[in-house]
Amino acid sequence: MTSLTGWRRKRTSFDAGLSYREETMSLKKALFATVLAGFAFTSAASACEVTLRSSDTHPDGYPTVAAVEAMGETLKAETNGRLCIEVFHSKQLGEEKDTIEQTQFGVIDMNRVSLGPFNNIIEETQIPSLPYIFRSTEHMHKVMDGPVGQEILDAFTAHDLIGLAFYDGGSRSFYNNQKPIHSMDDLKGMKFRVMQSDLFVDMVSAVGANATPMPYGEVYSSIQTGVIDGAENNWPSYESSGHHEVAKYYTLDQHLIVPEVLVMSKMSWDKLSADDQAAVRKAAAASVPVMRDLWAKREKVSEAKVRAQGSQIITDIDKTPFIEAMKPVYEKYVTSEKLKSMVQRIQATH
Ligand code: GTR
Repeated sequence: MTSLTGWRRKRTSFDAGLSYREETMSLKKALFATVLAGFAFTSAASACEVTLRSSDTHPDGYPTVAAVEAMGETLKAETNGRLCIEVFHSKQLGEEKDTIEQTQFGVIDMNRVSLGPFNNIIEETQIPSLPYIFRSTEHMHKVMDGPVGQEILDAFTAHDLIGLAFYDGGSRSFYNNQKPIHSMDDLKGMKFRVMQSDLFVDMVSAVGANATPMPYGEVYSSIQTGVIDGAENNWPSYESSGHHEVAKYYTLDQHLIVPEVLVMSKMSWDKLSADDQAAVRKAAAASVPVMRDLWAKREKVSEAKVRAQGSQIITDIDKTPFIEAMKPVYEKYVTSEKLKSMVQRIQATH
């Protein structure tokens, strides 16, 4: 039997929490929960006492989905089968912005998302979302594995979330269905979808193009119908979303190396014993190298696939004008001493 919350429970000790949550549930949450309750659960996780529901926009087999599933296996082993994770991939629980809210409310237990959709609510997440802040994936790993990364994970707590781990998100570049982009001039007046973050709107405006924030799931048809000319993303997303079918010009300007994050609902977290919380953290940490390995492989597979299917890849691009043009974004968003210190420490990391 499924509950109306993000928990699928067998243990009665969680019942007090359930009634509190039911009392405080808004109409929106209740509606969403009703949808959740309609899902048929697989028997795979049925032996578990508590199954944490985790959301992902990507399809089955995508590295992020596989990494959280691997985390679930570790967690199950660590807790002798008591705690499990069930990944709802392919946007089954909704688009990222909505699932983030549901995770804050405790309707969804865990969520694997980009840092982008958090930018407007958690200012620390803006820092790794700044254009050209990281020189390479190795630089990003070093920063996110260190104190700055930890400060960003800690910042989630004040927003009813627990930051568990960062995952790779590759580098994001522009693609469109109009023409090959060789320089910033070519971008002038074109319309690109961005994630729902003001910072990304300003980043695209800074290079003379127009930004349209919209959910990921609307991008394909919006390119097809001419609402936008293109979008920006990494190799695996460009490929798995099918965007390469409708926007074949992909220019490797690599303006963002924005990490992905795995978060847990604080409401769900607070129901766990200290030992189980430690097991969750341990399993999340163990999934990071799994993800990095899967990611590196998938980037190559996706690149080969889109090339084979006719995408035109523009690699001879001078990034310097892009870096220069996007600098005002730093001035606008890196305002407090705390954020300035983060940027300085990132730049000083080698
Ligand atoms: C992907 C990322 C998703 C989502 C998507 C987007 O690269 O993995 O979490 O943020 O981009 O552009 O919305």
